[in-house]
Amino acid sequence: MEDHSLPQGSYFLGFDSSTQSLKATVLDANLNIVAREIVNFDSDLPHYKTKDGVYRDASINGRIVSPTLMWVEALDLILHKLQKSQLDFGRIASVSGSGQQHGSVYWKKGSISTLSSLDPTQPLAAQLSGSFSIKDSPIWMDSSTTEQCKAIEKAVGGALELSKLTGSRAYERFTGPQIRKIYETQPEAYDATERISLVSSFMASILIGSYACVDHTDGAGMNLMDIKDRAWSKKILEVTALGLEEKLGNLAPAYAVAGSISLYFVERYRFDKNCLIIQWSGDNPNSLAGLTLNSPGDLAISLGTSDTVFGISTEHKPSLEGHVFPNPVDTNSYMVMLCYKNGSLTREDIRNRCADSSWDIFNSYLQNTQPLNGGKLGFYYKDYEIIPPLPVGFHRFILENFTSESLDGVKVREVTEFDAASEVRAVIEGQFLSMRAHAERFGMPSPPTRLIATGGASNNENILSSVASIFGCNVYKIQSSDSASMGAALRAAHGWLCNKSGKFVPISCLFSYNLEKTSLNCTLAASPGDQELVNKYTLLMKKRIEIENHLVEKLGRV
Ligand code: ADP
Ligand code: XUL
Repeated sequence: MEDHSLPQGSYFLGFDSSTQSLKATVLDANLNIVAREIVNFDSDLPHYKTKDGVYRDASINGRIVSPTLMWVEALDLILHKLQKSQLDFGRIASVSGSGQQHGSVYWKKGSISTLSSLDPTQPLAAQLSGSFSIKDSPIWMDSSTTEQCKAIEKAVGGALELSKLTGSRAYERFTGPQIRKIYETQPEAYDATERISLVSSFMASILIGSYACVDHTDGAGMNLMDIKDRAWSKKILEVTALGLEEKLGNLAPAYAVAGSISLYFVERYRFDKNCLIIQWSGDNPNSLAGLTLNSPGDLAISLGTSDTVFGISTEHKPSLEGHVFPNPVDTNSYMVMLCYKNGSLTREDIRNRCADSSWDIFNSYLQNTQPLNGGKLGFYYKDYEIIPPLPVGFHRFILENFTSESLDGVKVREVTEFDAASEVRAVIEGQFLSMRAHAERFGMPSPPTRLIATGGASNNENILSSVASIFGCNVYKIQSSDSASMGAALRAAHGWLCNKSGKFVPISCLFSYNLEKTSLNCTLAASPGDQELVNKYTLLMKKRIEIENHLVEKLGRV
């Protein structure tokens, strides 16, 4: 039998280049965490003057970007921090990473020569500062491309046709519509671009000192890749922007080697020159790997800057809501996902307004209010939402005569405000009622066998307790709430193993006998309690969806 063990003494490094920070997790050969580090963009790199890692362009509706160079500088800084913590870089056998999905980087013509000849005595940012034809990268929070989405859908025969071809209908934040907008509005910058990378393939490019491929999984978040053939769709490229194919480079499976680490890192940080860079992928797909999600009955919810809910499916059913990506660690199945823009930043906004900027006060309100919130339902959109497609605005309703036994005789009254404690409960219950409803509509398991929670807000037990009652199932967690960098480290090990075997090997080979003894082990975090409450939430969810449908009819994007 083939030996699938990892070399004892070696390390596997995973990054997570996300909206607000760059994080790193290092696993040893027994898949236990040996080091973690974080660079927070706002506080560690204040000279970029970002707020929550981004710039909100007040002059263009929905335009949200991040300075590309900040991500570069963050990489040098996190490696420097890891070096200070005495991490032995020479033991790292492979590196992979997660990028916030959809965001794009525009490399100026000629940059490949700068990238491949970096001077290890100088910081990265100073050397790459002139390498981008667009200085600020459009990111997943951007919603300024509605026109481009409509045009692309129309040109390929409609939204469902695009979803059938690529796994998703056109979404404002997806890379194809973003590129089309740049092509239309900044043609000189588009012409001056020799390569367009995703955040994931961008960071991999820096590490190998050459342009890395886009991986099949993150590539499915662009509205450009034929999901069946895992190749660029010529038909869609043509209707997106002229001359696009040559700017995109090739696609590669997520488990493939992108290249060996460049001399810059060998000399500056003492990486081993044989250290492999495994293709980076999207943060949500890598979380799926890090949470070891492998049964179609299980769902994960990630409560980071965005909120996402995702699971596994054996088939690709085209839909007008949600996304289908190739599973990054299994060549035979898909990842299915829903994404909400109003996640942690919206919860923080309500915490700041109603709970004196304190999670402790926020939690005391959750503890001192009753589940179901006396029929108070809130819709909080600090940013233009994806699900449902509603503009910025807050909407509050009270269900009168809501006895929780049936919806007969229930009257809906709109109000302008709730008391502080009810507002806090409403933002939490509202989000998970919406998630459950849309997950069911998308065909995700209901109730799931298990729900695994991750992301910054999964550290909050009060929130997880509401999640359990609303979804009606147990909620689990892994040791680290950053499953994206954890999953990237695991994928680094997986890619290393595939490379050693000369073929794809199932990721389960890495941990089939000892998952419980690794940092990937899931532990119970919250239980749903009584079934009667779960049933009452089911009724409340139905009413919420009715109200949501009215709001979409009145205010939503078509
Ligand atoms: P990213 O998507 O950028 O990787 P993270 O997963 O690191 O985001 O999550 C960051 C968010 O976690 C913060 O914006 C913060 O609101 C949220 N968070 C952190 N601790 C708590 C807590 N105790 N309760 C609720 N939210 C929290
Ligand atoms: C997924 C999405 C977000 C980003 C956040 O479609 O837009 O979850 O990946 O980093």
